[in-house]
Amino acid sequence: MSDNVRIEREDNIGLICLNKPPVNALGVALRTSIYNAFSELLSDDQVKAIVLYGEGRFFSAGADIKDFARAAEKPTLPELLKTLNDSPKPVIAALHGVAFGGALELALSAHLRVATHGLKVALPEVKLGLLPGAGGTQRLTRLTGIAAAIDVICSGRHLSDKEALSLGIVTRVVDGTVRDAGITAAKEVLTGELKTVPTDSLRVELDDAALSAAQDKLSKGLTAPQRALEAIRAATLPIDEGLAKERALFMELMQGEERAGLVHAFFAERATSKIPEASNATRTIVRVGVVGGGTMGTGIAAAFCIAGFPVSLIETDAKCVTNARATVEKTLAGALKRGKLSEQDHADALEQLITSIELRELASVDLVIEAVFEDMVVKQELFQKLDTLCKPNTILATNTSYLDINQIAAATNRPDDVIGLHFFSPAHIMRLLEVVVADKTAPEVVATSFEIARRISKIPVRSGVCDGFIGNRILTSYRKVCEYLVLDGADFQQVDHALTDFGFAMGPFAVGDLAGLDIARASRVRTAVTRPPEERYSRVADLICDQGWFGSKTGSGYYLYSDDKLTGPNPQVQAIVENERAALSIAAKSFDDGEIVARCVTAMIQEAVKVLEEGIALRPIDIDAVKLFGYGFPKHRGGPLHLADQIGIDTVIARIEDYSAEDSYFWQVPRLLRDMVKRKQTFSDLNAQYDATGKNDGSKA
Ligand code: 3H9
Repeated sequence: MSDNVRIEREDNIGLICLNKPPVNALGVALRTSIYNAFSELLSDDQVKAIVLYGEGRFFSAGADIKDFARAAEKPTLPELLKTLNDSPKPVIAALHGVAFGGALELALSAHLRVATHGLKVALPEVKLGLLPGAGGTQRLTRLTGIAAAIDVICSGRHLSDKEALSLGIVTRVVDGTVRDAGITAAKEVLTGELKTVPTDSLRVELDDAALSAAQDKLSKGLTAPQRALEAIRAATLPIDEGLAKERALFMELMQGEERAGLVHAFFAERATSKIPEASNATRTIVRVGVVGGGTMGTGIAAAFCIAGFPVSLIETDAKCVTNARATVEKTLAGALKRGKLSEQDHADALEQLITSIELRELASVDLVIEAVFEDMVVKQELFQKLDTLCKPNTILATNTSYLDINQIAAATNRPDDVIGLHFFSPAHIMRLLEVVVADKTAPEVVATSFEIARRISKIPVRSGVCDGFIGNRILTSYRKVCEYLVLDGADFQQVDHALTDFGFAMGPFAVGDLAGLDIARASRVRTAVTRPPEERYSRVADLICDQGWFGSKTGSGYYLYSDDKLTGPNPQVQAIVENERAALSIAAKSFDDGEIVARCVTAMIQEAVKVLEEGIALRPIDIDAVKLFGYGFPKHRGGPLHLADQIGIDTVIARIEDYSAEDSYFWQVPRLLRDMVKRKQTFSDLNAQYDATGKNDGSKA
């Protein structure tokens, strides 16, 4: 008996129950316990077969991801798995819930695998910049053949119990407890009714066609899936050679920046919910109201409908109501088609969706989200009405992207109920939700908002109030530097290419066209009065808008479009840029792609640090989460502040100082960066100062 496993005996079956909450991660402590338990059962003459199963919600989440920063301690997972595989007594893995990564590899090294219904298996290592490093590429490929192994390993996707059964990953899927499933299988093995097949004894045929087809399809930017293919190819070698090849490739990836970035993204997704308000009691949210049936309002309504909330969606007139309802219905039909909603849930969502022109429909809802025109007066008037008609304790949320939520809250007699819930388009798909906490927002309203985010499968990030909050504020800086680059000599297409090569799905100018150049212009007009005279301003985007070119929706912007498809650059943009350079007496310089990326990334880091200094974001990792899950920052780069650590804080400062020779207003070294250098700190050190409740105890860095 140890803290991490429980040894049990039933007749002549020995059982090892993994019991290391929360996820039975196979860190050194659990590996050692399994190893010791296994040795004990092996040396027990009464025990004729050994079953491994898991306590809790699932079998195991695989290797302990937190250990990746440390050198592997003995017994390593491959060593432990070899011991299981070489066992003279039959070893049965009984799986339930989840068996991911190293946990599935553990099961594959057993002599037989059985499951209970609902099991999900995966080798998701590529999503962490790795490949399965404990025999997964060798043993899975031996079981399933090369083509199926490529699909499973290079995608990292989750497989259902049915698929696991049809691929031969498990031998049977049964009802009942997983412990009973394991014991029954072990007894049948001992009577010879069920055959065990040691995976290592299987041979696999080389499938060159499948390997080259996969090679062509893989994303060129990422290393892990490429290396995974090499490892799968090695499954045609004798097992020891294949395992050695897999291990070498795994260790190479372990040292890489791609692994560091993706693991940071994994923890970022989970870190942001650790907020100081989390311990507050939450309010009960049953019915949700949405005001505004445009793109955002209908997307938000759909997100709540998909999550099973009854929704009341309000528009101003009958035509708008009809259109809004049609949009939500279309989104729900899409969710049904993609399997995100069952037939029953789809029918329920439609039945529970109320669309109306009557604001008083909101009298009984528990949460209202406003998604009306981005105008302070309009929003304040609406909030005054909501204040009067909504019941006490209803949370009044605004989806504003930029406006001052303190001013919106001040229009009500209950500013403690007011909060920002900033969704991203398409709101039923994008994972990020900025939860914007105003000066008077009650802690329980914050806690409830985070709970709602969990229920609608969003990644909530706590933000304070400032123009653009965390995400749009950093975006504005990024966009400015892109525009300066064009004014100073870069071609806008080159800027787009440099940034897509860096890993963004689209460059900033193509994104601008898609989002609508008129939208960005409206935001610039709004901030024009407060724009400091020292700030450089590029008029190029305004001049493009002056032509009536607002991007894809008008058929032209920076690029030209036909049927919404980009057909090429707009040749007239170059003339606009050149005229502007001439008017400003700018001598065009050339920038290589590396310089373009360096400037864009440095601008994001600079603004992110200001956001942190001002306390708008709680931790550096929250800022990374915003950029990763709402703004398409390449996941394998880990977010701007993770990247700043990789670049080196000294280098970031040197770059800002260098660029500030050209523009000393935009480029200013934030004080925090200099302090960090003095204290020899990284952003990772700053993240480590926060405890599990999001409080900074300052002691751990
Ligand atoms: C691997 O196996 C490599 C091998 O091939 C080779 C080795 C040689 N390790 O997600 P949740 C934490 S690579 C450490 O909120 P859920 C998580 O951070 C691994 N910690 O729960 C969180 O901590 P906190 C391949 C882990 O129920 C807490 O557990 N495996 C791990 O929504 C709860 O997590 C994967 O990639 C881990 N492996 O979902 C599986 N997993 O409370 C990754 C989770 O402090 N994990 N934590 O924030 C998952 O997919 C989900 O966590 C899982 C549970 C579905 C298991």
